[in-house]
Amino acid sequence: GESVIELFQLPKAELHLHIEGTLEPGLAFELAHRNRVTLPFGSVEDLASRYRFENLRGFLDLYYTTMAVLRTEDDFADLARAYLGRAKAQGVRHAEVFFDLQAHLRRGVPAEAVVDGLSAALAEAEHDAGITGGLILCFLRDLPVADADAALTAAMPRVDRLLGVGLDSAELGHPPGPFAPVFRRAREAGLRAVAHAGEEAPAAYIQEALDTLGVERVDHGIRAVDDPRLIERLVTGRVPLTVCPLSNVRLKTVGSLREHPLPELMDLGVVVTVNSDDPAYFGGYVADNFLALSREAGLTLRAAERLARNSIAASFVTPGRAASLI
Ligand code: ES4
Ligand code: ZN
Repeated sequence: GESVIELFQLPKAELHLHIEGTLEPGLAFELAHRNRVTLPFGSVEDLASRYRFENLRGFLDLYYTTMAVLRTEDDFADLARAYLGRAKAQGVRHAEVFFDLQAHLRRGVPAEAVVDGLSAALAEAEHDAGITGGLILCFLRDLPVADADAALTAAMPRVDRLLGVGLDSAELGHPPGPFAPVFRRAREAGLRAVAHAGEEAPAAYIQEALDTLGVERVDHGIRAVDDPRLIERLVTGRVPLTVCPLSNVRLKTVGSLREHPLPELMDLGVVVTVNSDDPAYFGGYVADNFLALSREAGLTLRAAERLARNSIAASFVTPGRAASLI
């Protein structure tokens, strides 16, 4: 009905989106063929049938396997172009896009091919559709800190094309603290900082990310709901959370959307945003997340408008650009 259209048309910033997680099965097979890479799946349907996960690790295994088809600058441009086309239809006016450089470097793909391909698609989207954006290099927390450090060094020739750095991959047993020196170096190079924390690990990881990494936003952060003192810190400091409802359900960190802590976090005064995380894998893009919340968790249009406004306020755009987005 009418409210569906309104949810899709609300102007939004997408702040938690892994570009490799926008790789739809059809494009994966097209790129596999183009690059003569053999995927360990029989067909598009076979791959699509594997999109059921027991936990974050199970998802990540499939995600890192499938992204092996990404080899050239054109592959990264095609991937980001496909995402930005879909994002436009979901009301996205600005996108701060994560990429997992280490996963590409280890296959021998140069940092320049990754960054140049993604930036070309972002530049096109700005020219053709007025969608602005930026790139956030995420370090893989389940690999050694030295590997993250090497990835930052590999990206330095393209540092002017980057907006920030982040921290992702398997969270439990991989706390943020050890990455403090890499984040410090990135911030000294003028990059913004965010980190996944409190997705599958407890609130203490969120606290540690704030204390040690200098992050300006927390990705997921849903476990903050377990720690009233941390909530007070997020509210007072206006530290945004980039929440991904469909992701949390698909990875079983939350039982169902009805039980999702998002409404409680909003009521507590936290600057909450809604995002799609890995939309090709989790059953929907960002407006689909808004729609699922409205259908299954009673999200009102007023609350949806607030979440969309929060996303623009929580983005790294200048205040002038933010005003033009609302
Ligand atoms: C991710 Cl859902 C999620 N969590 C942590 N790391 C990730 N990388 C891609 N998707
Ligand atoms: Zn994520």
